[in-house]
Amino acid sequence: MKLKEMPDEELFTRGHTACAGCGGAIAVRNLMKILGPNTVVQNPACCMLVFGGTYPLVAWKVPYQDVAFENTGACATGTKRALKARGKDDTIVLGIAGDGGTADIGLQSLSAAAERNEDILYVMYDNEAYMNTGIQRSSSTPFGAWTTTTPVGKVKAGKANFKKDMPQIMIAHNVPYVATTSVGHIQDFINKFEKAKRIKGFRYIQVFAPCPTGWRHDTAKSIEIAKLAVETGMWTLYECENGKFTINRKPKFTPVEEYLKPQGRFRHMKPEDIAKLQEWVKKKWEADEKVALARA
Ligand SMILES: Cc1ncc(C[n+]2csc(CCOP(=O)(O)OP(=O)(O)O)c2C)c(N)n1
Ligand SMILES: [Mg+2]
Repeated sequence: MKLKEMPDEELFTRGHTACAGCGGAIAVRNLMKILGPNTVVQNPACCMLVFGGTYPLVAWKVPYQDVAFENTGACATGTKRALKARGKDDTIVLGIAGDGGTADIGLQSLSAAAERNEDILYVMYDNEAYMNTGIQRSSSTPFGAWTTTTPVGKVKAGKANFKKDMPQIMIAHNVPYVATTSVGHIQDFINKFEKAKRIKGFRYIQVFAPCPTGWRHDTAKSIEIAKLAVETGMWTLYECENGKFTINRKPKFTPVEEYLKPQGRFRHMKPEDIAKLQEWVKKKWEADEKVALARA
């Protein structure tokens, strides 16, 4: 499906309370158009839970369940099995959670569901921090970024650790489909979710989703920044289908400064720290290329 062929019907409707320029809202609006009405959603504590379902309003036009922060994988498992037992095996069960709910607190139930190859689609929308509770660092926050728990001052200079490589952790579970995509590359996004919709078994897609509030950038620049993440190599678009690993876009390798500059969360970074991040990009790309060769 091409972007212009996307259905007009909104299954995640207007009237939600996301911030202007929210990458998560862009992701879920488009995602629901692709998945269609025969979908049941499991969503734990995160921004999306709040902006999509602030009582008494609900933006979801499909059955939707608020689950605990740590158990999206388990709740999606139970829901899918119950639907199957009732003869509704064609219903898509979508677990959608933030980076905190996925890479940190929900990792055990996610890993267990993946290892059992449950027939569910799990989406992590990656805004690189715990945004809903006021911008705390997660394991998915990049090196150097300011958050309220990785402060900047005389001795501290943002996050000291590098971003956790969640997609590779999911690939190590040998599930049918793992992919990375971004709200900045919407055709790539459509292609991957259309594919994931058709595949049986466990599917994991991580969506790069800028957050103007937490990243401290102009609300109009979310898409531009998402594109820059890919062109600098900070975020790589790839997929791993039944073990076959394909990189979908070779970056231009624009210097990482271009990506960092428009974001207040990186404003304090010194040249030596920027150089560390540039080196991380190089090593990550080399590692991804090696996997692509080994799993061609
Ligand atoms: C067990 C538990 N611990 C902590 C919380 C508080 N809490 C709610 S949402 C949230 C942050 C969510 O971060 P993330 O998953 O990245 O989603 P985002 O808000 O960034 O969209 C936290 C810590 C909770 N609801 N339950
Ligand atoms: Mg988050």
